[in-house]
Amino acid sequence: MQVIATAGHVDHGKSALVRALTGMEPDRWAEERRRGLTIDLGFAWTKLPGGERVAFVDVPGHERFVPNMLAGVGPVPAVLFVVAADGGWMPQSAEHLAAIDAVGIRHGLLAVTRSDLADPGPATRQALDRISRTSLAAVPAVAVSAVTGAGLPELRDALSRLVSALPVPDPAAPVRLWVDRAFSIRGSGTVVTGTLPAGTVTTGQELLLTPSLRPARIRGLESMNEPVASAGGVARVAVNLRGVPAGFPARGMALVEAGRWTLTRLVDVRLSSRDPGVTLPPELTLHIGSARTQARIRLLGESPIARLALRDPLPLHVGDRVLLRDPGSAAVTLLGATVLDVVPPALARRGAATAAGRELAAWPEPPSAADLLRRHGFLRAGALVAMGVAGGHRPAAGDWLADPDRWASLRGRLAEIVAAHARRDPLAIGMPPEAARAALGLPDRALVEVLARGAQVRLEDGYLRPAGSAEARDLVADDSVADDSVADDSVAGERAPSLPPRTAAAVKAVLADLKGTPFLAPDAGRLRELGLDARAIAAAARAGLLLRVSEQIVLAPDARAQATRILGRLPQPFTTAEARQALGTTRRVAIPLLEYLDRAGVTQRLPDDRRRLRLAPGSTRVVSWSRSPRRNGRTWTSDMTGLVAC
Ligand SMILES: Nc1nc2c(ncn2[C@@H]2O[C@H](COP(=O)(O)OP(=O)(O)OP(=O)(O)O)[C@@H](O)[C@H]2O)c(=O)[nH]1
Ligand SMILES: [Mg+2]
Repeated sequence: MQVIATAGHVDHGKSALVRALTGMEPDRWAEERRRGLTIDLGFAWTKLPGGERVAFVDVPGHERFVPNMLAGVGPVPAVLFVVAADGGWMPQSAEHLAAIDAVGIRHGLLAVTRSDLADPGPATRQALDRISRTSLAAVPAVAVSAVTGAGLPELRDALSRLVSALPVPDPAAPVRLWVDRAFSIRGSGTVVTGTLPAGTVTTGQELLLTPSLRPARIRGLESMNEPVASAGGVARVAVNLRGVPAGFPARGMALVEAGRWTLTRLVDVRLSSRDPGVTLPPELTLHIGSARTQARIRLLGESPIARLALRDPLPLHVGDRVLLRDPGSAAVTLLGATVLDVVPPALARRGAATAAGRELAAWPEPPSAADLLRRHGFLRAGALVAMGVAGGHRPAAGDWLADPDRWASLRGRLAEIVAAHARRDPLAIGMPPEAARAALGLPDRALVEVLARGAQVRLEDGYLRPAGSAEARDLVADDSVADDSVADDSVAGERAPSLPPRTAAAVKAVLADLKGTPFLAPDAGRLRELGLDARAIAAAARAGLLLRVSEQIVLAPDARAQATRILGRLPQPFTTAEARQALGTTRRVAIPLLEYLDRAGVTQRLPDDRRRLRLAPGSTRVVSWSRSPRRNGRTWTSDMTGLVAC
């Protein structure tokens, strides 16, 4: 089935023609029939010679009822344009055609009516000329008389050809049924009717009624007065709704599928065919489907791009065509616009509007998911579906889709801010992902976690640290082995310049304590006195300034290498007492130190509680390499020695 709307000036014979074609009365109201004037939309249908079924939405031609006309034309794919042979081209001929062009309807037919009253030639030529300059372009023309019936068979054939050539919409497309009539039937309840442009509605299906998003279940369906179990667009449908009180629905509301539309009050659009000479009023009436609302318009720079703030929220897709009209102007301003973004970002910065205008002006029509992702950086997959542009993108994390360029640059930024955080607050275990999320302006913490994997950042124990930080600590420890001169002052002074002064001083004091007796670790009292609590010790250890052997035992960073050397000189295996003696320390330190060395794989504990070095000095190959780490603006070069098992 297809649905065709009439169009044309008042009294040019639209309703008479629909009546002649269908045998049905499109003027539903007694007042319309009494006055011989269509006021509101009328509906009639018939079967064409080729067997196609077609419904007509008959619109009023009078200038006062243009909003009703627009509600009828809004959702249809094709028009039957009517011009009277004896009337010729008239103001509402022009206005209706401008509306059709603004909405972007591309299929139609010209009927030159009342051809029994005048030669249809001049009106036909005039109308075809005007029509050819619009979205309808070249259309077939038929001269008819609703009174004599002349030309009606030709018109039916032409309609047949038009209908069979119309595109078949996707039956799986998202449902948006604009309500053009609502009434209640005793015993059945609330009924709404509309032109379903695409998708399928089925009995039992639950839809949402916009703008309230009130759930409404389809209790029964009719198409052309016949009960049906389901109907696919294009179709005229009458929907009996459960859960909606009589008197609630009204023209301009829409039945939509949940999650497949964006209900929005703010849109960015591209204005089409804008005459630069015409100054737009600050407020226009926006029409789409059967809906209309007020729209405040803000032009974004010099471009044809505008931001519209709507009085009422509408269910929209990117790519929707809307019509803007200024009923107050002398020569009624009427223009079309394509929706480019249904959740446009705020324009807070200076120059943001101009920049947005420039960006959107370069977008294709309709825009793709990639265009929207580029603008927003991140969008949930569901949001893209609701924008009507989903397709083909793999989520970066969870259901978040990311613009590839933004993602790549954020990797670098994450590494930077994590490194800066570590420099600023070396006592912190790392940067909380939430802080990184906020700093990068990301919408979800899950994105930080995935981003960290590709960046020079480690996520450990729930905190972010620079990826090089472990090596940096090793470097400090090994440097001090290689070059004793950097072990004290320069360690605390140069290598952790941003360690809080109190902590740096405490670390220095500990290192001084350990100078002659490297394995006599400061006891709990001394640590307390120096203000070295667990957090400060952890930070100093992370910075490589102290070696944390256990919770309570800290030594100089080179203690491990020194212990390895000393224990290597003992006869293997050795007892704890022998180790304690050789290291010149007490059991308080020796036992945790040996356990630490066990864990580190330096020593091996035997069943008899004695130990031996896993890597006896003779069986160890020493590998040397050098690095030039850049720290604090100074370049360091140091030879480091590491033990690598062969
Ligand atoms: N002689 C003659 N009269 C016609 C023909 N078509 C319509 N009329 C007459 O023209 C007048 C207007 O016809 P309508 O069909 O009501 O016109 P309309 O375009 O629907 O008008 P609105 O809906 O008010 O815009 C009526 O009196 C019709 O009887 C025709 O082909 N020949
Ligand atoms: Mg009429």
